[in-house]
Amino acid sequence: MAFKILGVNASPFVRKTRAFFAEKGVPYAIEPINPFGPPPGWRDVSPLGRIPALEHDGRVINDSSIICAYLEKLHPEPALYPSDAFEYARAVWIEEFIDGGVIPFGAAGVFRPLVLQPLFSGGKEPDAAAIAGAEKVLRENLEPLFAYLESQLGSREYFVGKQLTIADLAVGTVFVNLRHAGFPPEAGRFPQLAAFVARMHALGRLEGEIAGAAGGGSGGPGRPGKAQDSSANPTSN
Ligand SMILES: N[C@@H](CCC(=O)N[C@@H](CS)C(=O)NCC(=O)O)C(=O)O
Repeated sequence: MAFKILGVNASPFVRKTRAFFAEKGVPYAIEPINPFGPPPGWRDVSPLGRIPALEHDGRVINDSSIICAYLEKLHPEPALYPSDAFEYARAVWIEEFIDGGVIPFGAAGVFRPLVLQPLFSGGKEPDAAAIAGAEKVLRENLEPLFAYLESQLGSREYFVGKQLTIADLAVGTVFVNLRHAGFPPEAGRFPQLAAFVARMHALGRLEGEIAGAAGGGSGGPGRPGKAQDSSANPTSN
């Protein structure tokens, strides 16, 4: 039966879910739901009011991590969770490190003020206070988390084991949002992480899902003078 993901790409949780489906090669439809202006009855579908939700077989699954785990059960190949118990725990830990650690700072402190707010106020450039606030969050809150990711990745190709897992999809997709804001990991300070993110974003089969490139348009205004993704649209679905 058909899968339908409810949510928009501006959410890194939606990006991760879509990347997971893409990696499995499982087709799905998408219904764009803005959780901050949802349709009537949205709380019946998503009791916490959050995206993404998944509709499948007339039933609903909530939460990106649970949706991914559900799809893994239904479509075990290619495996996106390690079979070894310790590596499994490591992979879901890295996923949680992103979901519960990086995204709260990245979304509220960087992506919202530098990308979403300007977008929703008619494409205005973010003002100096917004940029200074986001840079403070980057320095004080995000960069220590990037340093942890750098240390965990080391010189390996993937975060856990020798093949792509949910950990890599979680890291790769959150950096799409940060790239839109003009905050890619600085190669000088986080060389392994920066190279990893570049590798992930170059994966052709994930490009539409993780970068939103299929939607066209331009990236958010972000930080003046910083690298921008010109091919992606943070709100596209
Ligand atoms: N743990 C959830 C988090 C989902 C989440 O917080 N989504 C945000 C968008 S990025 C949302 O819907 N926020 C609306 C709200 O909290 O009211 C998941 O992994 O799906």
